[in-house]
Amino acid sequence: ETIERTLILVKPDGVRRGLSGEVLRRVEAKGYTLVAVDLRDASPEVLAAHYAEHEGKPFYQPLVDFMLSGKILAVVAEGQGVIPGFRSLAGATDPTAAAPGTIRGDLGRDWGLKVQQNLVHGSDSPESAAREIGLWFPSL
Ligand code: DAT
Ligand code: MG
Repeated sequence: ETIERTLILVKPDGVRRGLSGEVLRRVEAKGYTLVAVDLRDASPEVLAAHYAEHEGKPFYQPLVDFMLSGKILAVVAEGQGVIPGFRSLAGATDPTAAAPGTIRGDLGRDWGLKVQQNLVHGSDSPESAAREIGLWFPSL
């Protein structure tokens, strides 16, 4: 049994739509523990590092611009298997494809047609989680 930590972001669409609490509710209801929660404006520097793996892809600049369009709720959550566990809670990247019961499947989009407006980010591996937590919460 290994306790791990993951980085969760409620993206600007989620904060704008008042879904921050709903995301936190699902994380806590699953049994994970909140370690840090902070509502903030992301900086271009942090976003460039956060999404470095996607640099050069056609959706990169729209994604970064979208992430700069409003407040983000940055969260670190802890628990056994929380890294894959939160990815399961979030659902598939494209809200249209995300299964009902998941955050993106249930809530994933209002009327936009953009894949980047998919409510949440969750780290995809232990290496990503360590890197992303260091980026968003350097004091942790
Ligand atoms: P995930 O957020 O599920 O880990 P990802 O890391 O592949 O997905 O991509 C990061 C974000 O970029 C994703 O949340 C939304 C956006 N994105 C990914 N693929 C996209 C695409 N084909 N068109 C537009 N945006 C995309
Ligand atoms: Mg990803």
